[in-house]
Amino acid sequence: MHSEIPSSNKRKILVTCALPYANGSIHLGHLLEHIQTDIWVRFQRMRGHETYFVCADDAHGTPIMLKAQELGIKPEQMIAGVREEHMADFNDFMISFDNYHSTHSEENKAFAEDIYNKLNANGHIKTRTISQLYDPEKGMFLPDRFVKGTCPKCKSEDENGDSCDSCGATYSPTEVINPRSVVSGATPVLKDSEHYFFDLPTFEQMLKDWTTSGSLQEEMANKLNEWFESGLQQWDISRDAPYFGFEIPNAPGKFFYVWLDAPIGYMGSFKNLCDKQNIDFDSYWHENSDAELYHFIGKDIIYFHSLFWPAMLEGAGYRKPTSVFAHGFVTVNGAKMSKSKGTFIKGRTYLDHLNPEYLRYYYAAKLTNRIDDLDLNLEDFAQRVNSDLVGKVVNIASRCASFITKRFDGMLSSHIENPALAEEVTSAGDRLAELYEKREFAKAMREIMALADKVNEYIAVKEPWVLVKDESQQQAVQDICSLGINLFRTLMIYLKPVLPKLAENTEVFLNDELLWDGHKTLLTDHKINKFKALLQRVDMEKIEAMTEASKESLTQAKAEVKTTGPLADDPISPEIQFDDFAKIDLRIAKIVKAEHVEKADKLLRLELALDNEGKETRQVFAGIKSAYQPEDLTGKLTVMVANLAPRKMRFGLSEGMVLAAGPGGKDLWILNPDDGAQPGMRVK
Ligand code: NOT
Ligand code: ZN
Repeated sequence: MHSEIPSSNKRKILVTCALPYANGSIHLGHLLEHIQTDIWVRFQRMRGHETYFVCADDAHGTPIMLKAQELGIKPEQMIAGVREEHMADFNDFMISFDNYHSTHSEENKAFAEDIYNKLNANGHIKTRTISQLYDPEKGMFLPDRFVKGTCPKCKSEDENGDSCDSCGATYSPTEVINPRSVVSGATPVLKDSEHYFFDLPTFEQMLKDWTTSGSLQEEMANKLNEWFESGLQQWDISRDAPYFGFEIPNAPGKFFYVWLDAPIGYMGSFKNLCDKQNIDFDSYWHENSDAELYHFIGKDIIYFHSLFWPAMLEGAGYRKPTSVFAHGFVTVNGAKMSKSKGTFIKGRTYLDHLNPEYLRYYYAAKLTNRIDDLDLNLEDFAQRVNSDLVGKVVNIASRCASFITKRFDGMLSSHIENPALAEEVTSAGDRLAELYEKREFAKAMREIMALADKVNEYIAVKEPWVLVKDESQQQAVQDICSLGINLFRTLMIYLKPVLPKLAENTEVFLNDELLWDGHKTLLTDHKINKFKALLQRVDMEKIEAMTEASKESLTQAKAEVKTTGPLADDPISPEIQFDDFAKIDLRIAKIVKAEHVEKADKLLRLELALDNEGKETRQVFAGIKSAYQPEDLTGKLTVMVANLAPRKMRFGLSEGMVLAAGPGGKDLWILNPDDGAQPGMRVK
């Protein structure tokens, strides 16, 4: 009954989705891509094609290096922990990777060097000295996002190093007025350094041909044409030490930019799989490979995948992607995901409250093959899942199963009661396969639900629950309910790529494996098992609990006030030992003077006394200007960290830290001891 696809039609397919950065948690935005890709991969596997699905953590770069420093651990240690967390999240959302590796791996290092060496040997690498902002205190060059300052256009303070959130201007970090390093607070200086460039413009004709030959989305091809029109630029692929990444061969102190070895990570992960499972790597990556290669990505990284990556592969003698599939961003309740509204939802928080298949279905029900954004409206989500999956699909089985079990000992009849309806449902398979293939999941889900409506109508009209009371109608009851259960089976075959767990439970119930080609057949004279509830309704209260749990707690918010800027995402504070805590010298201090600091938008300068006479004083710059006027503070007692190493800031030396609590802005309170506290007292 279940025929294999003839080998001539059997395709070899390698699929990837973008590599999540190893310094933050997986959230519902990432999951759109992983779910989209997983559905497509499961569909291809069901159709009998040799399909591999690989991914990895993207482990290199400045933000990861600094985050590890901030946590006081080695980057290797941090990325290992994050990778474990990511793998557990993806596993629980049933993302069926064949391999989940890391870009910080032996395989990836070997391919990065190999590709670079080939590009270099073929004359595609150039060097040039460039001048960039450098943090003299930290001793490192600053990526744009690690510079802040006043917008050169509208003069708004505390804007990004490359763009202004107030007026929307974009500019170079060297144009920023009063720039400062987000890392140390120091004023950056310009410094020269030799950089390595990949000569992208020589690949222009090849890229134009690739754009038109493949199956690129229309929007992507348009985007590429815009880039061709404005002219391709050489791409800076090196970064100076200190950098967490791979050192460039024969270039001491120079490292590959994270975006060079990130796409190569697709190869690294696949190679790691090939070695474990004896798969022929070259047959997938050789320049004449007949295998198909697809990258699923978000619309923000089209540039890397449709220009740099194919050009690098071409220049190093490897095959190019068959296609790159981009999707839009996820909004929640019509707006950008927001930490304060509780709509910045981590995968783990979702799993703590809701069934992963609800999300898989909802995303499928809204996904097209275009690059539009997708709104996860939480009320619509509950309503849609309840009405489609519970109310339509599973309802068919629950209406029919008990009659078959109780009256006919679990046997499906040998007769097809309504051949026309059977034909309509079973013949939809080819059309649905085409929709899956084209990644038109929303259309596929709509067709499947329209079929489910027809089956439900059929049962409603036949009313087996009425017929069953009439002894002469027993055969009719068995025939009607058998057809209902059979068509439920067909629909679950169609839904299996989206709902793997529900499909698995259905297989147990039906005592049959759901294979794609099975949609053409019906089960007759076949014994099924007792029906157990297959899916719970979505409970709105659980959704509320999930958003509540996603709202930032005060402690998280405070950590973010401290680690401003790019480091603020998802702080992970490592557990510390009592000894670590005991090292902190907390003292009562008296604020003898407080004043504004010229040109500082967040800081006040405090003079703190550690005794009543003011013999031992400390200068501290505290980021509490949003909540206090200097005059509110003079004469007050507070708690300070007295043994913090002094830090040179743009405005002077800061010799300690005052403790404050609250989410920030106006809501920030310095700790304010009372009742007999004396300056200099230790706080225990
Ligand atoms: N870590 C990147 C991101 O934007 C994605 C890297 C995908 C891999 O989250 N690479 N390429 N090209
Ligand atoms: Zn501006």
